[in-house]
Amino acid sequence: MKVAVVGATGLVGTKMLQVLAERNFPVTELLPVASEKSIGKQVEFKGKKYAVVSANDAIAAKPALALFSAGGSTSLEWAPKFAAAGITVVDNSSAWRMDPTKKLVVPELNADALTPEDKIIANPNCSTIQMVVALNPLHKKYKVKRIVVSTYQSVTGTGVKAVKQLENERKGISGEMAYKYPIDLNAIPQIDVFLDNGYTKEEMKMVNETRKIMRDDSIRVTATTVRIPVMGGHSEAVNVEFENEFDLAEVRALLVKAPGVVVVDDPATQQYPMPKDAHERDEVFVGRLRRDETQARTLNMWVVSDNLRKGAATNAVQIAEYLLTNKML
Ligand code: 2RA
Repeated sequence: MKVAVVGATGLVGTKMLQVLAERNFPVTELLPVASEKSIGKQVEFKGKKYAVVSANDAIAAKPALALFSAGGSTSLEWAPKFAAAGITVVDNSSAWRMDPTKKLVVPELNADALTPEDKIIANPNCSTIQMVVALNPLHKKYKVKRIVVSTYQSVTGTGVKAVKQLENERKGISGEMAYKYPIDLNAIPQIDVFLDNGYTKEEMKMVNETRKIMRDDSIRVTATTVRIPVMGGHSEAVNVEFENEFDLAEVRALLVKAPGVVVVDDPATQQYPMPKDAHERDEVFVGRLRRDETQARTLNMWVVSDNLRKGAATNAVQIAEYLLTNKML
């Protein structure tokens, strides 16, 4: 199958190529698409070099699938053009996520909603994906009522420039800043821009995307999203109130058997998920499971995942795999 990766030279695009190769997605020809300045560059995929092409050239080559991770404005402009040519787009930007005509998909939760007519499929925000993968098995059993989440997000979520900023700061070199403030030895309580309600766009993504993916607008979510000087993945402290009473041992058992979830939770031996361990893994790691002793039917947990993998590239490739298995590609 011919596959285009739009934004192939970015952090997520590069990870998409890695994940496609690792999972042996049946790519017969790769069409790496990147911005004007990258045209002519080469991208390596499964030991072969492919020249970066323009979006127009990629459409002309008629791939069956295009994985996009090139930012919202590129998606808004180009995803409809790919779709009009019959190419199925899985888009990692926020451009289409809340569009009621587009599906927002985490395969463990709602891939069953996909139909062959879905030509632009939205990949959710990284911090939302890992939270809903962990919450879904519990939601099915106890029904989530309200979520209070605080995130500790990796600089890789911002992209190459932010990784460089952190590296430069560690070496004592001054260079281009991805953030307004130093990130090393710091915590920045702002991810993306501020909205009129005082929340950031990242925080509102967690509110709105969670409801859409979990198909339940009654779920109340409030979020504080924070950037920290970490590389391996995003961490989240999740406080969740359920409609129904739960049993902690049963919560653990539900999570242990949930697809895509790994429970790492043993206070006696100081075992809990950390971004260092989640790095380059596809699963969502859950630990620090305990009751919120201040409120009934409320659980605290700690959720960690590699934001470039399950939070972006792996989830997109899993959507493509679902389409393939179900003969929609
Ligand atoms: C971040 N959520 O970590 C973004 C990436 N999609 O900034």
